[in-house]
Amino acid sequence: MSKRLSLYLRHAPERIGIQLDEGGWVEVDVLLAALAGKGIALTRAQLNEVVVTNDKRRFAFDHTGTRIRANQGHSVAVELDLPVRVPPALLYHGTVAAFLPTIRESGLLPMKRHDVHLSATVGTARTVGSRRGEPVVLTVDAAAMTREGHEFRLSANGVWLAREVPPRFLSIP
Ligand code: HQG
Repeated sequence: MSKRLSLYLRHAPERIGIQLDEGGWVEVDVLLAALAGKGIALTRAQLNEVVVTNDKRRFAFDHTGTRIRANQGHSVAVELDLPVRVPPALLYHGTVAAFLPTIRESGLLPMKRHDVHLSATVGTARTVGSRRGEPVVLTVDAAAMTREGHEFRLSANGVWLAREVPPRFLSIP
């Protein structure tokens, strides 16, 4: 269910006939009705369960509990208005060997998402990389990037986001 909600709340809301507002939010009632329309029976209690128990905390309700959005990872245009934060000195990015030649050349780019996703721990980066094969973990000199004016944002589920990571800030094993 979490994967399916990711599809609708990050990439293809039109598939169930919903629209996300500029912040990526949709009314919970609208979402549940749209899902029901596609034969996906999900109660409000079950949705709460998904939001609370999802290991990656992919989704959040707004403070009134009437709207829901994905915390990060969108490919559709949304403005999450996340605060700029000073990152830890080192951040990590998990990828696979096949991408290294272009990463050495152009650094890390957002590809289909809005931002490059970086992890605070090697372990998380390894997990992210292993989605694609044998993981390779790159180290990002986030302190140097900050000194040179690059901004980092922190998503509600602890993912560090950057517009790009130029090659000179990367240590590639
Ligand atoms: C690579 C999951 C060639 C990059 C995870 C990555 C994460 C380049 C892929 C979240 C490149 C993009 C994000 C360049 C970057 N040349 N390849 N210049 N720059 N790449 O999925 O970081 O399940 O968009 O290394 O847990 O893998 O969605 O990013 O392999 O938090 O909740 O291009 O997705 O969370 O892939 O993963 P992605 P990602 P969710």
